[in-house]
Amino acid sequence: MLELWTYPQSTCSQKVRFALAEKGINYVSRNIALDRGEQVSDWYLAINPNGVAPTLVEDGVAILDSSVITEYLEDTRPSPALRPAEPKALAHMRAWRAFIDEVPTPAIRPPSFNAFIVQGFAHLDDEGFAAAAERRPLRKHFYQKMTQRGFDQQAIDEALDKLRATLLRMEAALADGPWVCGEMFTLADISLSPTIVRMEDLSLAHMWSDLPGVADWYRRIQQKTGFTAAFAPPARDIFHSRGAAC
Ligand SMILES: N[C@@H](CCC(=O)N[C@@H](CS)C(=O)NCC(=O)O)C(=O)O
Repeated sequence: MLELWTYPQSTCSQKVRFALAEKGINYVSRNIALDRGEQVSDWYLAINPNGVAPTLVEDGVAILDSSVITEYLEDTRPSPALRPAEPKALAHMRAWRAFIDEVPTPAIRPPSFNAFIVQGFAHLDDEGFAAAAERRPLRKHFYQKMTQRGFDQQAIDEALDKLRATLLRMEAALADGPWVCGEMFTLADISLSPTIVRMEDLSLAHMWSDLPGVADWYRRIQQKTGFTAAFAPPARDIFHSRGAAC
């Protein structure tokens, strides 16, 4: 049996739901209530010691990390393919994915947390917030930096700079499109989609108004079957995500 622990507004979960739908894979969806802190409950930490969503479980074995999960799906269910077979093309796609994991994926968090998430911690006193941060295996320092007041302007400016650099890199790559790795729609496109959708939800779409290649890519990716599966409401119900993680 294939099970996915997922949360509607989680960008990392959206990536996996997109890939599962594109590949036509059936799975049992299990909600991990990030808005109620279930990700750091003892029972979930026993499944995923990183205390984050998503987690894929196949035959009782947990597969962690959205990028690893999508590669695992390619390894185990190669058709239809979402990555090239030729080694140099594959390396190129994986370099894109490494960049996405390193730059835009973390960069989308500070503006998302400030807009939708930090309010969910407003009821905690300093001690309560410190304890909430302490409990997060991967995100302790991130939460400590955020505080209950949200990220400061310098952190937001840095995030926006990284997001703009990503858009410029996409625009250059899309000159040889229609997808970021050329002719083939790949996991690199899927991995970029949650960041671009979230930017739109954060009213940041003006950041690609001078980049026709990105605008065109965004129009086209929304036609994909997996897009609807990943981002249908409540996945884009941003107000619902108050108090949740991104
Ligand atoms: N590298 C991990 C990161 C997963 C991650 O950060 N998930 C977020 C939701 S998108 C989460 O569960 N955060 C929990 C928290 O902030 O406590 C992956 O790609 O799966």
